[in-house]
Amino acid sequence: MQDVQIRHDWSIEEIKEIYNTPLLELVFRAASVHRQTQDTAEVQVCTLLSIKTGGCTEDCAYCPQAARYNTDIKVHGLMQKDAVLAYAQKARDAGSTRFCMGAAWREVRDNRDFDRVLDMVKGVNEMGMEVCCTLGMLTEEQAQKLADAGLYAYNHNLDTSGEYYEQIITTRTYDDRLKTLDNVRKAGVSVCCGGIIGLGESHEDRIGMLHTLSNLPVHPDSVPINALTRVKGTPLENMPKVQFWDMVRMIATTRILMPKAMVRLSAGRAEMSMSEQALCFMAGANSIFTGEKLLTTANPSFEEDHMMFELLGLKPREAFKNQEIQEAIF
Ligand code: SAM
Ligand code: DTB
Ligand code: SF4
Repeated sequence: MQDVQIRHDWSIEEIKEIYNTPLLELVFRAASVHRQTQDTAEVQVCTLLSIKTGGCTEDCAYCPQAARYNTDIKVHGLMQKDAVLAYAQKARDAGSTRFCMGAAWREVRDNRDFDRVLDMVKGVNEMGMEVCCTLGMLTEEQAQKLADAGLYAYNHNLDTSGEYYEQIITTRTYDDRLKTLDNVRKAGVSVCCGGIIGLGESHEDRIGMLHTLSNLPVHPDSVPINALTRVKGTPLENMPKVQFWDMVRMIATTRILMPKAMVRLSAGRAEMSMSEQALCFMAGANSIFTGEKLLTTANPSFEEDHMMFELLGLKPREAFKNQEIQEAIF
């Protein structure tokens, strides 16, 4: 078996070759990398909560929360801390070790709402869960404030390739995204960054996004791979459903390029069978979102996921698992 190397100099050609490997061979290769770098019996269980829903100023073409699209979601201002902590407790009781709070904001502003989020971060951290937030763009100072409050990870996705990005979002740039990722990393917060497939992008765009991710100065600690959830009222509502095989191909390629990352099978599970999800785990996915909802759309229930873990012999990864153990492998 070839030794696994952590590389930051993948060329587009190399990534293309991996991505285009015949599927079963690709899954085998990804599974081999997975076995050498991760405990394959474990899957990280994260739970999402939308703490501020809808009414967003941005024009992300996939998003039900953009104010300019006419979608059915219930707009809601920033939740109270107690209600958020109660939901986090429920998630923890159901076996979740990471709690991720999402807000439909373009960016964080230094106001009372941000102070409330900082309080929520403190509260969830004190419960012994890994706290994650996804609040839009951040300055270095805001990232540091979140870190000081106990934030463990920050999610900010590239979503697609730099080239295709303008077809999907015009209200902020790819460079803005990279800058936020930089600010998060500088504050010592774990970076969670991935993308979406099914936006109408080409295979080259998917390869391009993986190229950017895998050539970041440090690989993201987690890489969510989302299948577009088509929501009525958004510009992408009539896109064809993402082919399951494309998800597998994307997950396997991500695992090979970023062996130490947690690869998260994110949006799209509600439309997948258990056997399809099992193949994703085989191909290197080792993290999921649990809970009835992602942010605004459906997700399998805690009970269904519990059953799946039993059936596949998977166990939830513990919180704050010592990263140094992993680093010692290399
Ligand atoms: N407003 C913040 C931002 O955009 O960074 C945080 C929340 S935003 C909803 C977080 C991520 O969810 C997006 O970057 C996108 O990758 C994902 N997302 C949103 N709507 C989606 C959809 N319909 N299908 C799949 N992923 C989606
Ligand atoms: C990520 O990559 N996927 C999650 C999380 N990060 C924030 C969000 C998926 C959202 C799907 C659409 C919704 O439920 O609104
Ligand atoms: Fe707003 Fe985030 Fe949705 Fe874009 S993805 S419209 S920034 S909530």
